[in-house]
Amino acid sequence: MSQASPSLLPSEITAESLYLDRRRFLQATGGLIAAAMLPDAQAAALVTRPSRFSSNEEKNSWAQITSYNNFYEFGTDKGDPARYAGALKTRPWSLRVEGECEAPKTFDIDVLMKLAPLEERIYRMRCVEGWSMVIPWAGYSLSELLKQVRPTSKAKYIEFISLADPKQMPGLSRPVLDWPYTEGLRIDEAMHPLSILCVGLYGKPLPNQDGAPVRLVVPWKYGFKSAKSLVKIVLRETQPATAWNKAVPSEYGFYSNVNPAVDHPRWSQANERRIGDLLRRKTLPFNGYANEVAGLYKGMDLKKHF
Ligand SMILES: Nc1nc2c(c(=O)[nH]1)N[C@H]1C(S)=C(S)[C@@H](COP(=O)(O)O)O[C@H]1N2
Ligand SMILES: [Mo]
Repeated sequence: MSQASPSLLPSEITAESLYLDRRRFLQATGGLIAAAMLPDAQAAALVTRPSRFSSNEEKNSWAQITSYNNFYEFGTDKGDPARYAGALKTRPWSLRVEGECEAPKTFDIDVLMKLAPLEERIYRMRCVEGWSMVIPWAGYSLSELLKQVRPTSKAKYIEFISLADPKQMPGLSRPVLDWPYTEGLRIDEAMHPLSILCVGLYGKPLPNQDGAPVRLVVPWKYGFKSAKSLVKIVLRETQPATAWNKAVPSEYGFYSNVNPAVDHPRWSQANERRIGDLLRRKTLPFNGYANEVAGLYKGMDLKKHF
């Protein structure tokens, strides 16, 4: 998973624990320090209020959260988003919400920023590759947006679509995924208060490499469900295709709940490395959010619906 591999395919993506040997690890952490960026003093601070959903675990630093990213539209190396996303134009920007709803609507980003009071949501995030971070997002429950368009009774699923602009996104020239990046949730997952529409990080507008100007964050699922730089949301009657499921159906299912009991076909999901830590820790069911969300999956075989 480096810039040196000219034709990386999804099947070549590996668990961090498989490729991150000691040398790479030292390089990676050295890089984090070298890339230590401070929050842009110019960026206006967002007004946020605390949330009962926030974790009290130690937060990862701004430098870690903004220099070790997955955002394949800018390249597959962890440093590519920080390197190349800076030029992404995030104004003007609008998010279209349509499909099975009574009031489809296009929301300007500056309207979205104020659609509901912003909360600081300090969430544990875990990537399917085996690393995790604790991130102070700013946003509000996705349900606040969805209720604005008045979903019909046929709205059973929600599809999320990221920007795909080859002029701004160098990674689109490689067929790593079937662009645009798309993801999906069942309506009850999308309406769960933990699912947020995210517009900020550490009380600042979202940095481009983290999915500016607006992204999804679903903390009990592997990181890839949290689609970045959203331009469209479609309410659907049937389950939408998702980019990762289309690319490698045997490895990435629709649900993608963090589940230490279901191994990825090519590596264990039993533990994870918190970025900044040396030792790995046990991965918790639903990434530690089981009390809140396990009920959504009552009666489902989560080995089958992985
Ligand atoms: N559009 C888009 N969204 C995306 C991705 C991507 O490549 N493109 N990567 C996903 C993956 S695999 C992870 S782990 C998280 C990483 O978010 P972060 O870089 O802000 O930590 O974003 C997710 N959202
Ligand atoms: Mo990920």
